[in-house]
Amino acid sequence: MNGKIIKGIGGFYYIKTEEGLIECKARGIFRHKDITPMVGDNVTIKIENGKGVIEEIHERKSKLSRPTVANVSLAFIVFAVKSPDINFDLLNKFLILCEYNNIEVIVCLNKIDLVSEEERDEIKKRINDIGYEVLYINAKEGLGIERLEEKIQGNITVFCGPSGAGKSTLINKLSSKAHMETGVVSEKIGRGKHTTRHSELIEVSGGYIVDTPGFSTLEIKDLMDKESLKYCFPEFTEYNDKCKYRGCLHYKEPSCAVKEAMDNEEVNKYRYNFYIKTLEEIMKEEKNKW
Ligand SMILES: Nc1nc2c(ncn2[C@@H]2O[C@H](COP(=O)(O)OP(=O)(O)OP(=O)(O)O)[C@@H](O)[C@H]2O)c(=O)[nH]1
Ligand SMILES: [Mg+2]
Ligand SMILES: [Zn+2]
Repeated sequence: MNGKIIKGIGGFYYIKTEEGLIECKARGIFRHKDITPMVGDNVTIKIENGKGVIEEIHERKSKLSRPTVANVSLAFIVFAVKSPDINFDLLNKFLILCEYNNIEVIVCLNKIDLVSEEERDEIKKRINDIGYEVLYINAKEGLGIERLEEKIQGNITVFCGPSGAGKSTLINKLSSKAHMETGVVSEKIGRGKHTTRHSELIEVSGGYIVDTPGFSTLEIKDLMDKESLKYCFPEFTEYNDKCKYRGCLHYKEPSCAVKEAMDNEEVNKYRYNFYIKTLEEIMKEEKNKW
């Protein structure tokens, strides 16, 4: 029987199958091979002596580590247009992370009730220009979320964005089951902040969402080598092969098509500079390793 792991707690996995939710253990062989089943994995299971066993883990299309979920295919990157102000460097990091993991992106500009139309249009244009879909939402009132519900269908969706952007508020609106803690500080738990230890997939609108908002900060340099970075900038795609030098990093090489495109204002200067800044961080990190 086939199914999908939607939750894992203390060595038990909960598999959503056509016949409902089945509790399983993983076969010992996985441990020997150092493979751990992940939430999001598509698996083949078997019932042995009345107990469920994961027999096989199907090939993963992607593997995120914060939150630890396999086969994520869509990300809602949530930023408030105001309070907190949008941090474009952080937004760019999320975009790179998603490109690297082959995850489709929708940028959700939240709290649009707090700014004028001109202000929000200006922010939207900046992100649209790179080629990403941008939606205006008001998570508190549930405005603008129909498109998100439509996109969730058939995907495993993660939410990312900085603290206070409204991720939990949005997740709660999309799913009556999630009941995420909202607000900056949770007094009830006393730990200062709501932390969910085990991510879980929640069925919403014909797809799954990951109940834990992932990373709110991240380091690209820990993630990839310098050759991979340029492929995480979709607006470079049409130029990547047109540079004089094969394997051009669009850095200090002469006759670089990306740099020319930037000079002609076909590639956004800020994005190019962010690319260089990140590239230098990766190169420094690689040097340290040797
Ligand atoms: N004005 C306004 N406030 C909002 C909106 N959406 C969320 N908020 C408020 O913003 C605050 C933060 O929202 P959360 O959903 O807790 O933010 P979060 O992204 O989950 O933050 P962390 O869990 O810290 O990462 C809360 O006080 C929400 O009520 C909105 O559309 N407009
Ligand atoms: Mg939250
Ligand atoms: Zn180049």
